[in-house]
Amino acid sequence: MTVAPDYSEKIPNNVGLADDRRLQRALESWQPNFLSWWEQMGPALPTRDVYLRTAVNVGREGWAHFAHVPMRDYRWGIFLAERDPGRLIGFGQHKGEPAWQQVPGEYRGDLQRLIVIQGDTEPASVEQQRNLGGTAPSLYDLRNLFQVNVEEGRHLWAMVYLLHAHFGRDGREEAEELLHRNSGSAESPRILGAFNEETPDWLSFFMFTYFTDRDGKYQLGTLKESAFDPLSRTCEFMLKEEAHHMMVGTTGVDRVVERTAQLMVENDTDDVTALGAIPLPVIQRYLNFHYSVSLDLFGGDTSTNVANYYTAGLKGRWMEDRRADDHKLTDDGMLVDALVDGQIAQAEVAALTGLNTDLRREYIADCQSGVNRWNKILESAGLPHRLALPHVAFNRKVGAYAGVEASPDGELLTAADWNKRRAAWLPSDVDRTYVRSLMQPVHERGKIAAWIAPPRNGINGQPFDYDYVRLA
Ligand code: BYC
Repeated sequence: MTVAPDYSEKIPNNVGLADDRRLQRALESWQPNFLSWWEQMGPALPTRDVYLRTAVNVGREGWAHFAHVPMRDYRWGIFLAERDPGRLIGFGQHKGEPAWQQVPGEYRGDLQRLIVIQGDTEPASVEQQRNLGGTAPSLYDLRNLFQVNVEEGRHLWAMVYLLHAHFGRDGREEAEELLHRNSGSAESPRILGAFNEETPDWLSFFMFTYFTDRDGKYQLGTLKESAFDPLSRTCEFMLKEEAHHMMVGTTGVDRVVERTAQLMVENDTDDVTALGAIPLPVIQRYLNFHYSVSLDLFGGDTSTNVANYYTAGLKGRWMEDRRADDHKLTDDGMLVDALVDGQIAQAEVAALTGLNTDLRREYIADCQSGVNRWNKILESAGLPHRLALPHVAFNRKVGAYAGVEASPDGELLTAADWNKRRAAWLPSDVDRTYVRSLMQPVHERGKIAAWIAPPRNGINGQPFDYDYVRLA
């Protein structure tokens, strides 16, 4: 198996595709469908070329190459992290056995389902972000949006490769379906809730890349532990690309908060609307929305699906090898979020069925670090205001709290109370209209919209006023 991607091939890859003519032909016949999906559902803004990074090596050093490329000619390809021939399964009933290079028959359905769900989110996010280019606050941000988009496209390739290579005819059909479902479609929506929500403005985009891409980080982290080695290796490499998406979200919200704080201090006011910035309560409401819909992506607080995945070795825990237990969990219990006598509480369950909660908790702790960071920006500006993550029961549609309404502080509410007060906690039409009114494109080199601070650093050592994107 070669390690460096081969770019002389129609489909760049490091999986020796040329040695498997059947698979190569199948993927080459999927490729034009992908490209026509990209043309129809991908970035709507016409561009000549974009300063993009392309993966050139999956190893630790120097895996990325930066250049101006027309987006349609981006070399989407199939890259798996290097194979460890001695890799052993790290958890579940097969712990200690050699990792699988082929799909065991008894786990075929479950593995295919996990790969399809993962694959479905990737093109969904590109669809959600399709129109954002038209209102980018700077060429730097525009370039980052497109980088995220092409890499989500590549992540779709990653899952389609697994479906084609390991799941026969069913896999090929599922790969087609990944291009037919569409975000927000009434007839054939994307599978998971958050991926059918709109991303209509750049504050939503930054919140999405902070909160929803972070679910991606955690889910990929658990699939990286998988006993099915090709899935593990593909997720390991996807995680490297994912780090940039996290950076876009984290620093994007940083810069919105920084600009708002600056104008609040300079003008000694909380109301920055007259100054063309986004008020902190609006930022908080966007945060509340994106965080709560992203919590839903982890599935039920208790789930037999996740118990089965873990026991079978399909999906591990975040940082499985750092956990100090038997990695089987058959005799363990844990406390999960629950409604007990109609009250928000905790209930003891078998640890295996609580693994969605385990992952959600890791994710919540990580989300808190972003909020701390944004609060430091407010603090250094000398402002007393603070942002906060809402309570885990707030605005939930999946899991133990789906059936109740709760305030951001975790107070249970009647339906009538919730309806009266929700506009204070979730983005209202007025908020969205106001934020949208700020979304005027700034497509000039070195310029930036008034509602956001410039980034501290450019991309790949380039200055902020670099020509990151050349419009058509
Ligand atoms: N919306 O047993 P339960 C990313 C379904 S993001 C709609 O509690 P389970 C990215 C569930 O499918 C990462 N349906 O759930 C980010 C099940 O249906 P069935 C994506 C939902 O299976 C940004 C039923 O409810 N990857 O990469 O333990 C940009 C009972 O559920 C939802 C993955 O998610 C929902 N929110 O856990 C680009 C990894 N939640 O079987 C990319 C793969 C649950 O009754 N997926 N349901 O028909 C999984 O590991 C699991 O399927 C889930 C759900 C975590 C999603």
